[in-house]
Amino acid sequence: EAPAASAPAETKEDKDLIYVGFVQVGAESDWRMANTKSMQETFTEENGFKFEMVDAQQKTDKQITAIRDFIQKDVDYIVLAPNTEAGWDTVLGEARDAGIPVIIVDRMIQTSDDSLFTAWVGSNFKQEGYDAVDALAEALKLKGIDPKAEEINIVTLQGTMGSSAQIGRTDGFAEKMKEYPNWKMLDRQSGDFTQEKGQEVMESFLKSYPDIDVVIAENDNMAFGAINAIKAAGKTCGPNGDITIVSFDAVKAAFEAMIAGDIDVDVECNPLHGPRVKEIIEKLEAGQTVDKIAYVKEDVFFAKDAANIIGSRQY
Ligand code: GZL
Repeated sequence: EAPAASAPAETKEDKDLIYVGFVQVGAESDWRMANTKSMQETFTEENGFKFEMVDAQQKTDKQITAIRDFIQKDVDYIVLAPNTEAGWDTVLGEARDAGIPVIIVDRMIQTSDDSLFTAWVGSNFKQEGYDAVDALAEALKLKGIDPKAEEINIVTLQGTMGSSAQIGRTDGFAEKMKEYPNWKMLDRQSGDFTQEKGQEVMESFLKSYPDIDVVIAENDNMAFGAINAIKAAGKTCGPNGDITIVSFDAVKAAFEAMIAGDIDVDVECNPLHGPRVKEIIEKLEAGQTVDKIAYVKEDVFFAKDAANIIGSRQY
């Protein structure tokens, strides 16, 4: 006798699940994909969540629309990874008035009204900019170049203009680089955190400036584009090359680029926000208070150490 078909697994009623609406920036970089993966792996039904994500394709107005949609759906929590810092007061005021807590991850919003969000967890981007100055000085020394003596010509591939990651990294580097009067920032332009635009901007820099010594890439994907442009121009980069590359994010592909000898040093920016946001939501569900602001711990990695470290990297 054929065994009775097993009853369908008891699926939890939606009412038992915590409904999370996640407004993501886009899919522009390896970092972003790792961030999305962390959120999707965390907010599963077996963990007690109903999870919906909107990919806003790096358009802030699409994010605002997505928030209004989640308010209509009366989600329990809105998680926002803001594309840029400005313009959030109205729509986050609507969420607050609808009684929906907003948790902000990764980048920050500009507001004078901190009742607009319950908690923020992300990176200290200005500190990353400061760290990049120390990282560049060390990378030059490793090449036998005195960072305090010789004229150092620098170009910067900036991230999405107006995003906290771009603002913090640009301002932090500019502020601390004053410690090196012999360093010269030839030019800064946005590559919008993508490899394609990073390559385009680097090609234009190489045409404009024959004497570039350093590229600051405000994320790894723009660094990958810059490497392609540098090699296509018949130049060399990395610890054994003429052009020193300092990048941000430290995703796995960047460790591979450091091992390949293309990137000198990488300032980590940790994307694994899923568990951090889950902990905040669970505390709120339990009626506990949560920290308004929480910074994640980040390190700096040099090419010489990359082969020993890549095996332990989670993203
Ligand atoms: C940084 C994050 C940035 C990454 C980029 O926290 O906002 O956005 O540095 C990503 O790779 O596109």
